[in-house]
Amino acid sequence: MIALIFGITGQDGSYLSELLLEKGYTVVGVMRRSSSFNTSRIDHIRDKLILVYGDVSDTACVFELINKFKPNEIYNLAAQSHVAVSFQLEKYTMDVDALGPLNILQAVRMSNLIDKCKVYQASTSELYGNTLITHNLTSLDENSPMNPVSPYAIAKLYAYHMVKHYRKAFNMFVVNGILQNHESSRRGDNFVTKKIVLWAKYGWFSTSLKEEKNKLHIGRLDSSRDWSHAKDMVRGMWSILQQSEPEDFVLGSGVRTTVRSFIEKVCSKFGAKVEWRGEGIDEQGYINDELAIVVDPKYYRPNELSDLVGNPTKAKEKLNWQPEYTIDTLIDERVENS
Ligand code: NAP
Ligand code: F7E
Repeated sequence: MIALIFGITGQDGSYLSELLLEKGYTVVGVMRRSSSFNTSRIDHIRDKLILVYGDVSDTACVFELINKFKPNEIYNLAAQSHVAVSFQLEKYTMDVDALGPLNILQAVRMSNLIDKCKVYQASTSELYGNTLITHNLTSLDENSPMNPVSPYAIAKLYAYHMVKHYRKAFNMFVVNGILQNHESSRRGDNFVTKKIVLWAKYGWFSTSLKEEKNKLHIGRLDSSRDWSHAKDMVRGMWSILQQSEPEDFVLGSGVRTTVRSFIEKVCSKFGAKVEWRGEGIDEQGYINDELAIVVDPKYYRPNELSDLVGNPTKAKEKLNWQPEYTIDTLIDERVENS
């Protein structure tokens, strides 16, 4: 079996590569040219991978790679994946996150690989926007309304619908994994959970000097997310492609945690308790009576998605998928390995 992974140098690409190698796949990974090395997450398995330069937004490149390797499975994990950044890079995010997947779908169709090649598209819980609140729902499943609130999510919604369209119109095995947030010690440094863990481990609790530079500057404390471990999610991605019929699946833990609570949990690993004082942009977190956490509107987004929690019942029933990590063991792993 040959798997082609777009986005192999990212968090999920690295864990998925490990999983597919264990299963005996030939893994071909598409990496971007970068002015500094971008393979740190896969360097430990580099000699087992076939790595090629490419870019999902380059139509000819995508066609050529798919024709050359004729993969049995394509995992499209490539994306400008930072929601806040997407407000500043609207068109670029659209080129990569919406039109990139279209390049892949077209290449498979036009290369006569429809019967041979399955495609996994990295869809996201961001597609739902604030549906939990506006529709008074308790959790999000495959049928919940989608109301994206960022350029990132709007681009991903285009790709999500193109996948469904290709499945219906061309009878292709193409699927969306609608994944809730997932994290690990390999997470990008500017996502909130990684930022908090790095601050605690290498900032606040690593020194007795409590200077300005050691404080955590943070955005919305009361946003909540359904945080899982990336290792659990890549198991789910693979399972979704092993079904006899192509279907979309929501993956998540079903447990929501606020940013505030995530900070408290991380601090408790260092034996510390956070005391919150003030409200809104004036709210501050104190540890042992010292100012440690400052709310900074710089990290607010023009449009905020306040609350996400997934309902993975379909995945549990049909894929027999279940996350192994809980929010607490996820934090243990992060503090240990980051
Ligand atoms: P990530 O760490 O940001 O990795 C993204 C990958 O895409 C990196 O390998 C990156 O290359 C590559 N990439 C970016 N632009 C590209 C382009 N134009 N052509 C080819 N490759 C490109 O993201 P992740 O957390 O692993 O997430 C994987 C996928 O799942 C993404 O599509 C993301 O949007 C989606 N998703 C993530 C989550 C989550 O919570 N992690 C939840 C739902 C959906 P560089 O290494 O060179 O930057
Ligand atoms: O933010 C709040 C922020 O950037 C989580 C991507 O993988 O998951 C990820 O997107 C929450 C938001 O992830 C800071 O406002 C507060 O409410 O870690 P994040 P995200 O936006 O949920 C989805 C499912 C994806 O598909 C994406 O690819 O935390 N927040 N203060 C902050 N966020 C950041 N980044 N930095 C802060 O200082």
